[in-house]
Amino acid sequence: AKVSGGISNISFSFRGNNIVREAMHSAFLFHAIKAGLDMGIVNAGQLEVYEEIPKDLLTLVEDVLLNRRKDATERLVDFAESIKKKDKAEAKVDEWRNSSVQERLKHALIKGIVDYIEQDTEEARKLYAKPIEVIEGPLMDGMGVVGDLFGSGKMFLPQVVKSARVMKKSVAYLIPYIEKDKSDAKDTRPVGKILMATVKGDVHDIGKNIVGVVLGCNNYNVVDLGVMVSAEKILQTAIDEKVDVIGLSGLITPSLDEMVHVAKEMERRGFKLPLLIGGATTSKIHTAVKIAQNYSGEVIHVLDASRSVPVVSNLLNEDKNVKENFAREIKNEYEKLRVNHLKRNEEKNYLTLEKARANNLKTDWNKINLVKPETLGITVLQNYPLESLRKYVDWTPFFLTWEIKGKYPAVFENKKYGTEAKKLYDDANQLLDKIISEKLLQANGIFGLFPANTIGLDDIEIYTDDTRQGVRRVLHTLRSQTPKSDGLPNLALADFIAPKESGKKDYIGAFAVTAGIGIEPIVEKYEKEHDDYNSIMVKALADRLAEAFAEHLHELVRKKYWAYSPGEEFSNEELIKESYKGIRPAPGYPAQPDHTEKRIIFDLLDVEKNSGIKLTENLAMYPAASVSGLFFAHPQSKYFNVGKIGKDQ
Ligand code: B12
Repeated sequence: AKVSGGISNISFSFRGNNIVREAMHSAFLFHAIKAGLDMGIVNAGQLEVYEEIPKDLLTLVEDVLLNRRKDATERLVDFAESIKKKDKAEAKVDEWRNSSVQERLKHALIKGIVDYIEQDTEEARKLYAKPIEVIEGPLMDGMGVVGDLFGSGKMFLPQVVKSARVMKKSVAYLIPYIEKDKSDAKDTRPVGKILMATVKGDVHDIGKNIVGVVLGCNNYNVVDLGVMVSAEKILQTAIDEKVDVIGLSGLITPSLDEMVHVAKEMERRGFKLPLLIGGATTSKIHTAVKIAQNYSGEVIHVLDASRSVPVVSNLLNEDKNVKENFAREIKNEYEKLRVNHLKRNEEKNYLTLEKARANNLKTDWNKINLVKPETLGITVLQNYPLESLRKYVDWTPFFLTWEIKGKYPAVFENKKYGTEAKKLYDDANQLLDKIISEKLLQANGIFGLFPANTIGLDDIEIYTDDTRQGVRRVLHTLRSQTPKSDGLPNLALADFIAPKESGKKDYIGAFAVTAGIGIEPIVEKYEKEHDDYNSIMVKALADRLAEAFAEHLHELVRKKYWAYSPGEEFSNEELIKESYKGIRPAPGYPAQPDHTEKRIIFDLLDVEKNSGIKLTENLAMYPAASVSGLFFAHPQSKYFNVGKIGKDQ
């Protein structure tokens, strides 16, 4: 008979502790194969080399596997506890330190270890004739491996950003020496110069920065103009810096118009450079239909950081044929997209606004208990304790930011991403501990609960007080005009508020929160230290805290300030699944795509004065880690997609 089995079962109780698990698998295999095992089922990517298991750990592991001591289990458990928090790299610290300096630099790059980088760079500098050779030799070799591993999906974004941090620190150390020797400077030959900018009126830069790091790792020279950059500045810098490609980033829909404007300006001024388009709100279809039409040069939508390198390397390929074929393929693809888009639009029948309105949500207002808020008017929550927001954090989008796709906490068990997700989560929590204990970020919030009624079906009047004589502001909502089946209504948010003519006293809430006050000096410090990993991390955490604040505030409103669900008890998972009654749509989200409504919320609550959040000319909020929106209590209120609307609306 043949012997086979799943090896990882033996270490199941050490889940999360990969150092111990890998050592157990490796030692077990080593002995079991000698004893006649024919086939072991094991994750080969997560297997320590038997020879490289630290001797103290090996003894403890083999004591257990071979049942050599009575207290073997306790001793291994104690040891496992003591190293739980330590990185595997740390455990193996001594061994890799014994290799050549070239190998050490490569190892540090691949593993993202910064601890010895200056010391090793100095050693290498002395070894090579010119400091530039350190970059072109071991550093580029190491980054080459990183690029290949990332390209083939064997390394993940957080690891690459950590590798880039090592590279940047090493290069920063070498730069003064390179500058001393002018002849070296001539030798630095980046493969292309890319200008990156978040367009005017938009403040988001996590995605752009990630792309910058990935391009930098692949030896492109990135000129990063930061956020809120005007078309004029982008184009002038492109000329002054003689860049090869322009890359634009944007998170919210008004940025799309700004991108169209940049493309038009490029055409008007006779530019020939390729234009890359990226960011959460952008899409291939929008790029093809709205942007590419306005510029005769190449315009390409890039979905994410991993795709940025092949796109740029094709665009700047030395082989003219490769370049031209690539450009032609894109042009053809976009042309097809445009034709199909046009066809689809012609085929699709949208309802007239009148018909859509006639099919609004019908509510029997006599059957609905409209609760008057406990606290009417505006409430300011300045310097809100960060600690109390922590438990409301939804971690799933945090992993998405780092291109790790999976739901928290199941992502830790994911075969592909699990180990990296856990490391990332631990790093994030360490930084979060610091942010909270040292009060590095400030969270400010403001909300208001007001008497309100719907007028003329789609607009909501907000009154100065409950006598409903004076109107404070009017909100405008958009109604879906997509034909519905099965008696489903054509919704607008206004459907969730009682109409004036019903004579019922209804209410609405508005809010704005931020967790990004004070973020600039932290980011600056990390950037000065060439630490993109932590600079991206702190922004991603501020975003999470802002969302958590919105979630927490919504709960406070439901239970305490409006108190229409005073007895509600939900876990964070249930809150994330929106199991509660009521919604908090935000301008820009599918149920209310019109960003200009933010101006009304900002006016209504005097947001700038009360919370320090500013609204840019293109309706982004600064600090970036900010959310604003409305509260509805209607029992049937839900999120929906307005979708495409007709000209009549
Ligand atoms: C996390 C998140 C936030 C965070 C902030 C995110 C941030 N700092 O970037 C918070 C919670 C603060 C937030 C707030 C808001 N958000 Co939001 N948010 C998201 C979410 C869930 C994920 C975005 C994200 O971080 N992705 C991960 C990063 C790394 O990806 P990325 O930015 O897209 O970048 C990658 C690529 O796009 C590409 N790329 C990016 N730039 C460039 C540039 C070039 C040149 C190239 C080549 C490539 C490239 O490479 C990057 C790396 O792979 C998206 C939905 C979604 N699934 O995308 C909504 C989303 C972006 N948000 C949206 C909205 C509306 C808002 C708010 C306006 C809501 C509100 N009223 O409060 C606010 C605006 C905040 C402000 N300051 O103005 C909308 C935007 C669409 C729209 N209609 O405008 C989205 C799409 C949600 C939706 N489906 O409606 N949001």
